Amino acid sequence: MRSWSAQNVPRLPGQSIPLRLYDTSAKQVRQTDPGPTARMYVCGITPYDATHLGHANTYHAFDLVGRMWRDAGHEVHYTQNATDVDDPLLERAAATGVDWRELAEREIELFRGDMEALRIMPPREYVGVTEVVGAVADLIADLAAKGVTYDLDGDVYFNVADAPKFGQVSGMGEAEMLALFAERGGDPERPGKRHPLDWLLWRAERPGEPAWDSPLGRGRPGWHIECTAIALDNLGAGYDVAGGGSDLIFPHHECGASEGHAATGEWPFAKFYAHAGMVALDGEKMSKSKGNLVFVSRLRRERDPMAIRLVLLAHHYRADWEYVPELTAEAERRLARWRSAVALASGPPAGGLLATVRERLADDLDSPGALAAIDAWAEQALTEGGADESGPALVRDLADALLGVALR
Ligand code: 5CA
Ligand code: ZN
Repeated sequence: MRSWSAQNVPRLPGQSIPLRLYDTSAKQVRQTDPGPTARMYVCGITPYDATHLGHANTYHAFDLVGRMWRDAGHEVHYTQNATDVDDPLLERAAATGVDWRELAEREIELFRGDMEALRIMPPREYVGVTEVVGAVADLIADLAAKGVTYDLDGDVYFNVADAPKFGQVSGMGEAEMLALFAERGGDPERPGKRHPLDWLLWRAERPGEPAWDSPLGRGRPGWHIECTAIALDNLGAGYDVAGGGSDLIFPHHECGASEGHAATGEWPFAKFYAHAGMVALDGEKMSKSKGNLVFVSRLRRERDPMAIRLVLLAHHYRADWEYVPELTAEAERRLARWRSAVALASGPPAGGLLATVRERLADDLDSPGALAAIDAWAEQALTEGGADESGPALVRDLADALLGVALR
């Protein structure tokens, strides 16, 4: 599918710093070590409703990863999917009397506009699952040939007993896994399964549901396998970062990692499994099914999108936090101060600030630390002034390149 448009990123002077990132699988912060081309896959939206601040928080986190890599001179090969056929989408379409394809297309288009407004860099490949059902089915057929699947009334399951690394991404015990599996789209109780945690790879056609012809019969892909197939086809095994919100740690990334391992023999399938925190509203995780949403498309009509971006930057990406409107008001005040400071003809020198912002972001994306450093520079510029004519322009460039914040 069409991705969205990219902004030009200014090149910054001086020394970049390699990015260290928390790896859920290793349970620690480690240095990312990409080749000349850094490869990243981030799980995309299920397009049955508009993008909320929680989604934006996740895509924003991985946008910072890409910006740090670019600053360090890497090409960034970024792939994202859209789950444009899945139960919640079909249910919403049926409930509202809209064709599921139209619903998906409309919400994806809105999402593109949201991402552009927030200045989030587009993926090189933006792939709808419906575009690649054949490739997903081929991967499942390949897993079947390797003997790690079984058939249940025409549906195909991954046999968790054939997944020797299962559990290594989430580090969870079986009781926790079972609870989350049931909560997040799994079917632990289905009679006939060999193990409750076996997961669905292919769902045979049901009356009234979309289906495609394949070597597995007519049907549609299960959820986890889509991301494994799209990442494998575009990035290859052993890519640098698999990303998403923390609600994807289990089962989604756990199952995907074992699928990739079974298909390619490579472990880990992604070098890092990285996860953004959950954004809540009124004390509950923002989610489409709960309906407690702050839509980016609505907010950006009323507020400067750069203030929305600053709301996201003001929280560490791994933190869980709650949205309250005061956060946007505060971000607007910060944005106004920064804009006044960079509009000055001269200011304090900003070379040290650039080094600090790089250093803060390289430390597992400490964006609140980066904001504090810029606040201090802006405060000094506005109260004491400064004689450096290149200071304000450098701050404008570093906010643009490293934080995605346009100060014009
Ligand atoms: N299509 C699948 C991934 S393959 C999916 O989870 N779609 S989603 O629309 O539910 O979520 C899209 C992305 O936003 C995922 O990375 C998810 O982890 C993240 N996300 C969802 N809700 C929140 C939230 N409340 N806070 C932060 N991130 C969230
Ligand atoms: Zn995914």
